[in-house]
Amino acid sequence: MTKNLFISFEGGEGVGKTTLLTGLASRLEGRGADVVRTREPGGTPIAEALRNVLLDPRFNEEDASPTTEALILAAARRNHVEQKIDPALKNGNWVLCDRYIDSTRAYQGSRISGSDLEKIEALATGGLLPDLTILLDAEPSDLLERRQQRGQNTDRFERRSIEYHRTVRKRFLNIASAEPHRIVVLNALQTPDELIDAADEIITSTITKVE
Ligand code: Z5A
Repeated sequence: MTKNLFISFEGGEGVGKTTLLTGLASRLEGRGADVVRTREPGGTPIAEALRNVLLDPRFNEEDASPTTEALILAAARRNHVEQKIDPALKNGNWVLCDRYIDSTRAYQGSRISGSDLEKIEALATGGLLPDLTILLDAEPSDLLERRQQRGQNTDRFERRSIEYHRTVRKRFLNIASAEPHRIVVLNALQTPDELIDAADEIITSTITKVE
């Protein structure tokens, strides 16, 4: 295995990002790749502490404006890029990251101006974009049905309306159609093994493109 890639995994809540990332990392490791598995918000001690602030149920929307929220996410991302992602890539590791900039674009992007979002993103990433982003996509009602069929907990998913999940899905799909060279959309309703196979094929063609 030659070229190491930075790959991010995106999509709505509970769509299967972590499962795909884990399966793919094991497959790559089986071929001798050194893989760093990480997530956002998080990935470093400071960024994990900021994640706890962002997800703390004691705080609600009145406690932080959308811009404040985007800036906390950006601080976490900058620290993650500086301390973990960039050094790993320079060291020849693969980096597989559960969520990255497209989550900010999809979730915070509807509530702050495009120019603020661009400035915040530039500072957070220092210009570092993934070589490949895999967007897992499914109609939210199908996703809910899948969870119910598998006897999985649906509370967190159902805390927000299907309309909310549809809006997030639409934003992710719009982001993907604006950057087809970086973002590949996969049907999330495939089995985990089918998804790993599909992602593996995409990685092979991405390596050809970047080498
Ligand atoms: N957020 C933000 O607003 N802005 C940002 O910039 C960033 C994040 C970076 C936390 O994210 C919140 O942060 C999130 C966006 C916001 N909030 N919302 N809404 P998170 O990534 O920590 O949380 P999450 O999106 O809900 O991820 P998750 O719960 O870890 O879900 P997942 O990783 O997509 O799914 P999973 O854990 O792999 O799978 C969920 C279940 O489905 C599990 O039981 C699996 O066994 C099952 N599964 C997975 N794949 C399959 C397939 N293919 N078939 C059948 N069953 C499957």
